[in-house]
Amino acid sequence: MSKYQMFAPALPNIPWQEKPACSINSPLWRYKDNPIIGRNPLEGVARIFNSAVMPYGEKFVGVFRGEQTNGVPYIYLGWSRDAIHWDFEKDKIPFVDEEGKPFMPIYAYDPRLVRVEDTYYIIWCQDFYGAAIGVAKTQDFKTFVRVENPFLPFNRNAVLFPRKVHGNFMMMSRPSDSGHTPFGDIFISESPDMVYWGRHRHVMSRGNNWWEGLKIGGGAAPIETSEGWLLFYHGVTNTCNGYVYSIGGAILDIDNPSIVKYRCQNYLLTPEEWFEERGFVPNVTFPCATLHDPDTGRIAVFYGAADSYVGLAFGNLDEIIDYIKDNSKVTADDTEIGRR
Ligand code: BMA
Repeated sequence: MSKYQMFAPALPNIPWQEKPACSINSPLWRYKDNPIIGRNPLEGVARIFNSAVMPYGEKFVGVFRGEQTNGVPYIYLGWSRDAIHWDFEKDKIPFVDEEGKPFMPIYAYDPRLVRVEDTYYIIWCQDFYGAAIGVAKTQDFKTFVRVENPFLPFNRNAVLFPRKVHGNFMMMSRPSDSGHTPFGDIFISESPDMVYWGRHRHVMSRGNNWWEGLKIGGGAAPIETSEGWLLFYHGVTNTCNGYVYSIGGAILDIDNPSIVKYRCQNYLLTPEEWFEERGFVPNVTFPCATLHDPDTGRIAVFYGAADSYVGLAFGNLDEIIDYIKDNSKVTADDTEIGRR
């Protein structure tokens, strides 16, 4: 009998591997055949990382950050039977605007994929006179309609909630600068229609713990649980050899997600394996999606590794929530409603 509940559709075909006996210091453990996506996965694409997946019918679908051989990132669609072995469509996602005309961002990276009601939303970072958030919607993964940019530049790491709260769409984001932002907190905004966004609130500050002392950013779409919204996010520290990106865990209030109920002072995953420590940008673990099954409490976390690969990690809901609660340290910035 599980201690906590997840509220999401059942996913009996979730990818899974049991916890190895040697797993200590975190409720997450890595898939033993990581990375699941290696270099040069597709003609014209050198690396795939920071990507998001979802169940779709009997299969899985994903939106993948593909770094083209000209160095420019774009989003590619992929399909899989087991969420581990992926086939990619060779062409970039062909977005159209609301009039049906082709829309091609100058660049597009770090996509998230979230279903709200009967629509799938892709949220990514694109140029809007600087880095900003792009959004598109689809119902069939054939037609992708790009909608208005939700926020002003500069902004990254937008994560949509999988259901409306008090009748409104909820989206977290991380306002930033135009470069490799050396600062940043997570904020949340709401919208009745995915076009007009407001009631902005502060969710979490950087700086609580050393591993996330420089900046933080939303990661996977939050999972609805009996304890609140379970959020996997990224936290960054600065070292004499550059930034290190780790995966953190927090639980947000179910009705007022700008309130952080629990925030784990320890990272849940940090670069340790060769494919996380070595690559185009070393020392990066960057979560963008989870698959999760309420019947078994299983959670699979998909994360980008070293801006070069995709890794997969597993955990159990009960253990993850207990670990976050047992190691929780929240500040006034976390627990306040976040309006000033
Ligand atoms: C961030 C984003 C991510 C990337 C990370 C590490 O600023 O651009 O896409 O994984 O840097 O390079």
